[in-house]
Amino acid sequence: MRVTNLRCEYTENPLGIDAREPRLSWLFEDPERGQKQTAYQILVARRKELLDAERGDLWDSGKVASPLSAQAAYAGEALQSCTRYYWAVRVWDRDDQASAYSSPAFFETAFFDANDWQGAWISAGETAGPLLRKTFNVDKPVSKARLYICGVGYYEARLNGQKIGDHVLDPGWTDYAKTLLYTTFDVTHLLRRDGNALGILLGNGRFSPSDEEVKRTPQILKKYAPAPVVLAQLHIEFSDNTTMRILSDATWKTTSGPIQSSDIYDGERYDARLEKSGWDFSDYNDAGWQPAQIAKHPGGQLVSQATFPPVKISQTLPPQTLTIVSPGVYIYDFGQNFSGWVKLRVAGARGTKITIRYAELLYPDGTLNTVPNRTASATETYILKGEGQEVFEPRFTYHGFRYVEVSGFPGTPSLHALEGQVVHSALETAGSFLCSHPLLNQIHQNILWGLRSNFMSIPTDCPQRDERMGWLADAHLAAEAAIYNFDMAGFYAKWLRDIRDAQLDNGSVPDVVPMYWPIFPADPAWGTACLVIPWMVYQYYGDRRVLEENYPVMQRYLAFLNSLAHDDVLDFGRWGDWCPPWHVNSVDTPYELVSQWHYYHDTALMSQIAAILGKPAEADEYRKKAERIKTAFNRKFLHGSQYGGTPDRWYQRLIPKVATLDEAQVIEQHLADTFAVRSQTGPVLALYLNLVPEELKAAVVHGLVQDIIVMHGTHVNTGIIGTRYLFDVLSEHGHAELAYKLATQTTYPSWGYMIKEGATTLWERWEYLTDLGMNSQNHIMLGSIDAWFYRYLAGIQRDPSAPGWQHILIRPHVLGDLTFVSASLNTPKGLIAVSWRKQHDAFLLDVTIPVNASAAVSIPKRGWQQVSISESGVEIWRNGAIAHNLSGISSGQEQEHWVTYQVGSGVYCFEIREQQEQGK
Ligand code: RAM
Repeated sequence: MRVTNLRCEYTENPLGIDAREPRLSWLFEDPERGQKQTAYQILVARRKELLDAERGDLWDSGKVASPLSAQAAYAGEALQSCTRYYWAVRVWDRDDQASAYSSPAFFETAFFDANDWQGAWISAGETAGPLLRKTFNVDKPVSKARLYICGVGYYEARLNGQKIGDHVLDPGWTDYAKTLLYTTFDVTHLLRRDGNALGILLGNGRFSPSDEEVKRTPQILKKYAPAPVVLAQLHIEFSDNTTMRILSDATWKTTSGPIQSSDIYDGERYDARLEKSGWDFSDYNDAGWQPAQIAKHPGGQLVSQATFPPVKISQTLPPQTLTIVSPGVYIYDFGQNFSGWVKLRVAGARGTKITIRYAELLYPDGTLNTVPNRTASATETYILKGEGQEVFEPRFTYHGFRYVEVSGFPGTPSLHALEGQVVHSALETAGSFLCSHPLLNQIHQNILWGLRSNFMSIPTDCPQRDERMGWLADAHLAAEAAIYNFDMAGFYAKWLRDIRDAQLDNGSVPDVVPMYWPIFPADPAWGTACLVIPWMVYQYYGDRRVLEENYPVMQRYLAFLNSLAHDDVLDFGRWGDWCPPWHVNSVDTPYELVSQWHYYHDTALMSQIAAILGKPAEADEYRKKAERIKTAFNRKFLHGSQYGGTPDRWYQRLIPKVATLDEAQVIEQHLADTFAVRSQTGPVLALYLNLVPEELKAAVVHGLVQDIIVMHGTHVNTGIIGTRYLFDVLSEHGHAELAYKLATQTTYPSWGYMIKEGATTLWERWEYLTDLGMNSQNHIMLGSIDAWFYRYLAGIQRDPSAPGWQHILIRPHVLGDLTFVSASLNTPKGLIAVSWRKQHDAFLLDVTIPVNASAAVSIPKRGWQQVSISESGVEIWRNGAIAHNLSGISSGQEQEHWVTYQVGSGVYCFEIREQQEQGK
């Protein structure tokens, strides 16, 4: 019996938190089956030694009778700014046996009060590659030193010649007029006796993009200020208990540096000849430097980034091949599409100019195809200083790419002259999935790369082109897939803050958050993210605070939807079932249907959320409203047994929008035959939320299945919205085998088709497009299927009535030619693992259920009439009844396709076979 994995606000030993009532979590580990926590006790102390003596001077929760092991809110003496606190926890098990206290963990606070910030915002003015520096003396032993810093767009801080910390592209993106994220670094080990120098490089990022950038963007890109700015505070504590503070102010010195220009989209131009060698050491002569300028406060509230995963270099990829495409022009292929940049090693003459261009595709002749980048020039320029081996990597840009073109290299570059740096938000891995079908494993890998590439402090749509925006739909559609693979709670908590920042007073939210493109109002299938994301976080992490914090946003958002609607009908929409096969806007599913469905979805979900938060009257009101919206949905979109839309109205409107002549022709044809209006997404959405009248359900399911098999030759005809729900709906309505066929399909349109055409991530469109404007090779919005792998193939499902994995559903689907599936997920309760193997005459299922959780484990009968089940070699099921009682297993029940056991925590090895001899 051990208490492990102590976390504060989802983070291990966070440095610089600003939550006044931080929430503490732990895992209780015990191999014994059916183990539970019945009580806990938390101690929080100013000094670690107190914990050793089992004393908490700030908080001793006492023995709290509760199964709670996540998000226990601190309730001790008020916490102080800039202080480290230690904590430990012990638990009592189901027999009221106390564990030992955990080993101590800590959290350290940063600033609780705006007044804690005493430095000034400073800048170097509109110089290229601004460098700022400050020197100071340290004349006695240091016990602790912290740098608190926020530099926007981007900064890199250095102390005595070394980069501080391992974040890149810091701080995370926000609407800087509303929120500014600051980081706390422990710099104790970097300080020296006597002379010290703190150096800061600044980059434009999204804070001060160039004027050209602002001009060329199709939407209004905000420019917050003409030049990047920084606020920094270095707090030093000495062993003799005295302190010293170094604040950003007008005494700092500035000059221009080697980064001649930097832009997220266009890349970086670095002239190594302009390096100020030794500038971040104290003995550097800065006589020619200018004093720093006091800058305007960017406006946002300063918020700690400590529990929000920073962007980091997560791994290094070696290039796979190097090809010469013309004299002096080299193409590197990394074999994988990803987000980040390359690191270059080169030696050559001073002034030699190397150009590095990034792209996702090559033309058939092997040259770089940059079309998917659209207007992002994604180019690095490096000018050599000519001093032996030089190493360059950009700081304030990133790219989405698989290929890199190098030109201007002195001599012939080797394969090893470049390394790929994979860059994204450093989210902890939570899940794993592997099965016997290589294509499904490959799809899973592509989705993982797609997710990573699009976690860039916000969930972006793509990493390569002149966009990279936090489109709400792309994010919420992939949220479940993300949660099955990464620890998303801290990441989403921050993005939900971004959504709060973006909401207008009338409740309207924009399509992209942060609203660098202020597209208001969001399409309802996009805006729904302000409910879906908190709901997912609540469901998967048991985080109730996220519902509380965002409830007002949801309320205002629903009030806004109501204001757009008339007679319970919401027909505003912009994108609808975006990007189905052949199209951008769907011609099969009217966006009115999609909007109305989301109107219902949001209102019904809101009723549930209100009930959870103890607001029964509001819950009731939303429920009644949802009923009316549902009636309106069916009145408008249910035609016979079809949800195909009302062709006469919406086709007209689409015609002027279509991009190509081909598309216009397709629509003409549809117009000629209105009965051809069939949609997969329509019935899928209606079935998903149980909107179909009971007596028509079978017919609607049949129509959907026919459309998939007959009309589309066993292919999806769904856009991003329909695709998200299609697989669950088929699986829940007796057509899991069809879902499996779609998942393993290899002809267009399918994930297999993308992979056959060489995709290593997911495309934006079902089509292989290499020459149009909307053809990102790395979008995540069709990645929702990964959640289906976990939820249906492995069968790891949450129980909606027991959030935070208190109760788990395990129900693997044995489909197609699959012979094994193995998956796991780290949850707030601990590790859930499922591994199954199909043998000729048996089916083996190993399940791990974490302590303090229970599960309903359904063992598939595989069509056998009478089954016998054993667990770890002991027969526990025979003749349709429990044959033997085993520890951890409380009951069993046989249904048509499954035998379901209620189990407690522990590891179980089930084996099911056809029962040989009949008999009672
Ligand atoms: C595209 C984006 C995104 C989608 C919007 C509607 O520009 O890439 O994927 O959500 O359009």
